[in-house]
Amino acid sequence: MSNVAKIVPDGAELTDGFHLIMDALEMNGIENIYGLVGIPVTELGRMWQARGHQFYSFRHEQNAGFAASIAGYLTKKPGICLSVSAPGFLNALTALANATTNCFPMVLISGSSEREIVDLQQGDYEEMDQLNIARPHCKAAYRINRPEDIGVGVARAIRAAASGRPGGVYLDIPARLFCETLSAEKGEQSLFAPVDPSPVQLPGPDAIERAAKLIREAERPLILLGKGAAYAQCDDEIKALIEETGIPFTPMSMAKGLLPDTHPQCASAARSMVLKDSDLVVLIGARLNWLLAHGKGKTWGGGLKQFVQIDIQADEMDSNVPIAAPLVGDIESCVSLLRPALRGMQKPSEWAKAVAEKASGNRLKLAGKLTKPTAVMNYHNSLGAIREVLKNYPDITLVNEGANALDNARMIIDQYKPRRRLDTGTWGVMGIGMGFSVAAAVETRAPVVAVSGDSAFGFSGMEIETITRYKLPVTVIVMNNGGIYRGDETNEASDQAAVTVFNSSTRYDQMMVALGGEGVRVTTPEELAEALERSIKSGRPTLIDAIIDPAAGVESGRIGNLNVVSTIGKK
Ligand code: OXT
Ligand code: ADP
Ligand code: MG
Repeated sequence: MSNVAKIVPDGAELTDGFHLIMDALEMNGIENIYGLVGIPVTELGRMWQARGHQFYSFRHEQNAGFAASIAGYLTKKPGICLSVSAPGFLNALTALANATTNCFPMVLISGSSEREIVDLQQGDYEEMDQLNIARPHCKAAYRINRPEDIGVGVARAIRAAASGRPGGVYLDIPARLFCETLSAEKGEQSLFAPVDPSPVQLPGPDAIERAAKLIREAERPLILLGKGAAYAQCDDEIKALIEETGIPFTPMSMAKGLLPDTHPQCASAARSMVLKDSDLVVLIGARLNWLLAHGKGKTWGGGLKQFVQIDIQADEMDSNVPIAAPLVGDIESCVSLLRPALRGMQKPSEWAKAVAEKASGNRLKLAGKLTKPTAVMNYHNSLGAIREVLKNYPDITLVNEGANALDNARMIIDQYKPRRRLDTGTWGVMGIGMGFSVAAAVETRAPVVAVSGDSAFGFSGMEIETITRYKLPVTVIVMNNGGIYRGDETNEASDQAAVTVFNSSTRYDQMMVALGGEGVRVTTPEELAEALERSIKSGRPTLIDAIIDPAAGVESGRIGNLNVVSTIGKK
């Protein structure tokens, strides 16, 4: 009972909601909370610190939520975000929804106003029916109404977030509950940690047999790794499957580094070729959503492809196209059962050779562009300089957002280790940058480099104060081209600035200096490389304002095809 409050009126030992919530979180192995305090949760933050844990206090709840969600992805344990009621809750909700969309385990705990006033709409302080608003945006949403239910409420939230397909969970705590008391003994008896919160899930032997048969028979097989494969943390199994079968693989963006991008079977640099020409694709923890052109059409060579799909979510199968061999189960179990079933299979050597040749040709072509000097830096030579520095620091986490800044960095910067590239994910959401950076530095205890477009950075830029306050080893590189996609658009209709254009004179480096870190502005790849190297070595929070040619980008980066334009012209 060491962590139980010892309030002793009439000799009875009491505990309360504050203490029980903390006891329950501790029992579930939670160490870090990401949040923003105010009525009614300030005391919880203070008391959490008083117990010797970490509370990372942000400037905006969305960034705290992004931090919690990526902490969950990195550790396989739900990340915890704490917010105040109505506006604070809503600010965090985008991050909760993004966690659910990306399959990141997180729990958003928000204080809420008094039920009897909210339900009669009598105008309480920050009145809002948070539980019902959260429900469609997360995997599960619960409210705890009695102190004796805190144990079960927290346990349910943790299990719901981590089990099966991971996702976001909302936990509503009415303000009054924090102070409600209960006998310390009863309180202690009510707490528990869920046993085996993310149980293994085995596919049937027939499903393994079916998948193995298709893979053995394929002439041009491809393994496609998604961020589910990185999340599963069974890196050695996946590497063994790939190397034993000799099948070329290509990673989705956050699966980069699961095997090094420089691995001889890595087909990233021949992406269009392998998607189009393969005759069988083994999806491991990747969905056939928009990022994979829904598994059909020109990208996939026109006709219907054969797919083997490994996923823990049964109804993911056939979501876009028929799946010839569904393997429903956790990735580690599926891969470890598939390997012996494929033992002795003939490696697709000719196909693998053709893919390797195409990939190495493309890598060579790209290499030429990465060192080519230009009057003003472009994406190729600036990112080429970053790539050369980061080669020597494989443990660094790269956080990446923007459009051209995102797409070019994904293509140019090689990853060497699993879960070291974090980006805008399934939604392509801007604003993950600083929240992800804080959590990555905290959870990996290694340096972080964020490469952000200048627009992307603006969504969470104020958190550089959070980064300096906690003295985190984060280097932010703002790819400053003066706008969204480009900085050179003109408004033909009036003298108002064009919709995509920002002030060209903005000094992001000075912003960092004002907020307590190091700031440097660079205009050449050499200066950029030197500043990055210095920053990583110093471990000091640093912002490098990298001046990029305003005309270097393209509208929407690599996904310009998704833009909609009027067919009858502008008025
Ligand atoms: O095979 P081919 O020949 O096709 O070539 C491919 C590979 O083989 C090759 N490649 C290589 N070659 C050589 N060597 C190596 N190592 C190598 N590796 C690969 O390169 C090509 C391309 O490969 P890739 O990228 O793998 O393939 P591809 O075909 O592009 O893949 C398809 C996709 C869909 C999987 C991929 O493109 C992808 O993952 N895309 C993600 C796109 C995305 O999510 N974008 C972000 C959203 S854009 C837009 O929405 C923005 N907004 C609106 C907004 C958002 N998003 N959020 C919120 C909250 N509010 C508003 C905004 C405001 S972006 C944005 C800001 C933009 O401005 P910034 O200033 O921030 O940024 P800048 O643009 O820099 O100014
Ligand atoms: P990407 O964007 O990299 O293609 P997605 O987010 O689309 O990846 O897909 C991730 C998939 O991984 C989800 O369908 C999710 O259900 C699945 N997944 C996550 N963890 C596991 C796991 N441990 N075992 C099996 N599938 C998993
Ligand atoms: Mg920009």
